[in-house]
Amino acid sequence: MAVRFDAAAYNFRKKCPYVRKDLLRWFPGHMNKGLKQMQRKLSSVDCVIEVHDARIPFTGRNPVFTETMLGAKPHILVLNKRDLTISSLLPKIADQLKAEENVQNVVFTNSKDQHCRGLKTLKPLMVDLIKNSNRYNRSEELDYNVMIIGVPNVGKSSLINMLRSKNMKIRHALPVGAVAGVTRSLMTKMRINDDPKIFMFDTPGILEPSVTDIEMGLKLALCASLQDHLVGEETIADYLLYWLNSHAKFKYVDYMGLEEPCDDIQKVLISGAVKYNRIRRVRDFDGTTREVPDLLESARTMIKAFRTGELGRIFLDIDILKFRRKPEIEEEMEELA
Ligand SMILES: Nc1nc2c(ncn2[C@@H]2O[C@H](COP(=O)(O)OP(=O)(O)OP(=O)(O)O)[C@@H](O)[C@H]2O)c(=O)[nH]1
Ligand SMILES: [Mg+2]
Repeated sequence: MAVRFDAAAYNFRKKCPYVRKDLLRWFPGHMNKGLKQMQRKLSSVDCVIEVHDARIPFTGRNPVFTETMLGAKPHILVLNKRDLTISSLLPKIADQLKAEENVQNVVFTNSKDQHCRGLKTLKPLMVDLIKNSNRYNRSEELDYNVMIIGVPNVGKSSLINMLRSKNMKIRHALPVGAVAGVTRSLMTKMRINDDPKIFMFDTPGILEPSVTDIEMGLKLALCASLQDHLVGEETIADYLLYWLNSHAKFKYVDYMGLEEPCDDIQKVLISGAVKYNRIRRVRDFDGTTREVPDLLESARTMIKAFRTGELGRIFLDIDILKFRRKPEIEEEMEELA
């Protein structure tokens, strides 16, 4: 598709509009507890599958796991929701994770697609890694136990459900949801394969509570790994707008009922509220009521459009990706803008 707008013609914000002190409010308390219980459970598993969002492969993975847990057990990093990001960049992402973070096994999946290639490779890879590992106390066990970890809302439960339905023809076993923190009970055990018997432990999302970089927090919020109200929908929508404009991604213009790109979130949300009839009644001092644009609902609409892919395939960590060639990226941006 031709580029309709020339980013150079606009004076978009060049820096993230939020500052570090906002971070403190964003982290709920229950997640550390889960982390500790998972650490205790590690001796009874043969493999750890860490699920993360493919739109942010370099943002928000829990360092406690990578530092203290992973050395001892085979580890696969599943980057899920590949359908929402830019496919041609996936090999480069895997290269960088290998080179810089020593992640050897990376698989990209779409847990909503039965026919996804990554899902097919996952089981043989898992079995292979376990067979070739030292299982210590579990070497006599015929069953394989696999622990699924990852920050909230990356698709852990969806992945287990899909593997289970693919391998055992059983449908919808675990609850999934579009908001963070759906899985609360620890260590739900699910059989996903019969020969060999493979059990998966689903876990609640865990998140490193000291995210030091504000953009990290905002990207996690955008991907629904933090609950929306903790950060605030209008803040999330504003960060999204800043990101889209600074990366010349302009699908939001039509979506939010605008004539052209705009870097002012208030104007964008008002336009969206008018287009989607998101209106709120307010009462004035004299008792009369009038209708005003509902900016909160409009922000929710915009965020949802990003999350479902309606604003285009987006790779939020693009500025962190090193192994890339400029023209290729630009071509892709053009195609997807
Ligand atoms: N587009 C897309 N959406 C997905 C994919 N996998 C999961 N989802 C959606 O992402 C949301 C979260 O999925 P869950 O499986 O509940 O995620 P989770 O990691 O178990 O979440 P918690 O239990 O809250 O930590 C749901 O709305 C899913 O439908 C995927 O590969 N692609
Ligand atoms: Mg879950």
